[in-house]
Amino acid sequence: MMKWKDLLSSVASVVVMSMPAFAQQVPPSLFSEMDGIHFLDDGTALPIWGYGWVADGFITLPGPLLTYDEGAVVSLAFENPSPESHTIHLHGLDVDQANDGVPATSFFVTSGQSAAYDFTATHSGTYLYHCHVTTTLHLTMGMYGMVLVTRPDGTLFEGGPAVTQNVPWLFSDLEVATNLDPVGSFPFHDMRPDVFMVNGKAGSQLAEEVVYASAEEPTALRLGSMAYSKITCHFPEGLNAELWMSDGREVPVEVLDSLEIYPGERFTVLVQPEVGYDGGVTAAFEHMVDGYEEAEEFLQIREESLHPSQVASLDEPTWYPNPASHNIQVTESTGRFVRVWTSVGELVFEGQVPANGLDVTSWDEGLYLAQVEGRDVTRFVVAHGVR
Ligand SMILES: [Cu+2]
Repeated sequence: MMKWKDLLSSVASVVVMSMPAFAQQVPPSLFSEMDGIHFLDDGTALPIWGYGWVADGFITLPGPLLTYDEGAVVSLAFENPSPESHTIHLHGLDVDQANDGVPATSFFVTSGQSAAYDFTATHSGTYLYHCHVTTTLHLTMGMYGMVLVTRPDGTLFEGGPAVTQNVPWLFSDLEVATNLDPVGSFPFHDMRPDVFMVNGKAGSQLAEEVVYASAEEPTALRLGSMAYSKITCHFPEGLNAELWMSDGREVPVEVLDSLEIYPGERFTVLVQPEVGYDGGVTAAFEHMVDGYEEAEEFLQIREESLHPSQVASLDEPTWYPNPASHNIQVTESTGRFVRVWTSVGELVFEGQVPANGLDVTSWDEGLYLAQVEGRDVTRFVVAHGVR
């Protein structure tokens, strides 16, 4: 299965391909099914309902990322071979009522039927989509996804900053018991989510979702929440996070150390990490009714010089002088995290090596193991008699 970021770039290239501005865009068709499987962090195969590309033939949690050029005239085709009615509500987009996907004022797409949602992607921004039939249940079962409207010149909005990449982070949660027994899940106000996700992943599943961000130009984090919980994102100082957009509109720029995201909200946050930055964003999930802290997920962001392809091209770090008696220096470690252990594995140093080297004056004589982040473990000797 493709990763989200691959999906974003492949879909974007399909959609953007030689289309003049304001042309009709015919994206791949969506379909809905109610017999999907989603794997949880512990390997459990959980039943889901959801959306997928017709061409792929399978549904995903969340549904496919929909991307359009700003100004595009879109006809989004939707097939529903599933046994129940569904819709696509384009949450936050400026669609007319007939194409809004709220069944009572728009239309149901009943079992076996197809339909199209016609709209113009008037404003660049971060949006969501979801089924609007028995919404609470269909949402927790997995019928939602994110929509990005972007500008071909890479700017956030007319006259806005250019970004190097768009990173969709769709927050959501689910209650395992509901997915296992949708019919027995009522009443909805008793629903208590117990899986907390970003792009459908939780816990160790997120370890592979590392974002490599330029220190030269901003990266746009596209944040949206389909969760029942309130999300609070914490942005460490080294990320230089700024809020630029909300709900598809420009907002006064705000330097962020944290951002609260309530269900259904969308924000665009720019980050531009310092050289050598290796950290990320912590997202806390909190119950909307009683404030119970449900979970924290960690989203790793590293400055792009730490990308394995970059790191591998560097020479192996060298520790010198070796043996060392007072201070030891290491090459190729500027801005990088370093760890040093004794020969029996006791950690004696972690952090960045100071400009004048590590002071080993008080260290025991002997062999030490050392690692510059992302590189092989090497070794050096401390011997106080040497000069
Ligand atoms: Cu539905």
